[in-house]
Amino acid sequence: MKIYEYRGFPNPARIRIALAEKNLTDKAEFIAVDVPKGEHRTPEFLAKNPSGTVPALELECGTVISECTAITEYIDHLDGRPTLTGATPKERGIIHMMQRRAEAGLLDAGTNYFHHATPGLGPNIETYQNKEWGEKQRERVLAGMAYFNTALAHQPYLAGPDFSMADITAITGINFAEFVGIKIPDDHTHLKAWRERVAQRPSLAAQ
Ligand SMILES: N[C@@H](CCC(=O)N[C@@H](CS)C(=O)NCC(=O)O)C(=O)O
Repeated sequence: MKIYEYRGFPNPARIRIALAEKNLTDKAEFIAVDVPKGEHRTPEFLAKNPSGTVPALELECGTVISECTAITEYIDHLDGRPTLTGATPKERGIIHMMQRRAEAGLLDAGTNYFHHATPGLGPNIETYQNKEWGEKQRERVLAGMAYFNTALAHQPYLAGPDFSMADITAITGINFAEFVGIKIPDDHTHLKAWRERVAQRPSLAAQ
């Protein structure tokens, strides 16, 4: 399988972590798409992923799957033993709920802040910016951090006892928030402890 990505960016990092969790990194061929140079907006790449985003997964048959949650579902089920996306209906429901909360409230809010309230990737890429809306996204990240701090008061991971896709989304969101200057408030002790716990997983080094 081919993974189109730009290494070091948060969404591609989610897939590198998922692959490492499943011991499948060696099975992937990583193809660099130079996002800062606009390579993700070329007709060739848009033909593969009309969203014009990385990562995208291309199978041997030519089928392309984009969106990190969809790619993670694919990767997680390759061995028939899903560990990141849940095995029971209840686990799957909770993981997808918490994943989406992490995506909307941490990762998307943080990247929107970056793209709209800061110079982002520069004028060639940031062709539309709404600074006021961008600044609002910073508040959303902080609200997301407060929510997850509470959610983690009585469980080790976002969806319960086990590490899951929800934690992958959240850790990339938290790391990116820090990169853009939005730090976890000191009194969010549960979120900080979770971050340290997750950071110790070998898969985090694969980003
Ligand atoms: N919802 C998408 C988000 C992908 C995404 O926004 N990727 C960023 C890189 S971290 C990107 O390609 N940005 C290019 C752009 O928006 O122009 C997913 O889950 O894969």
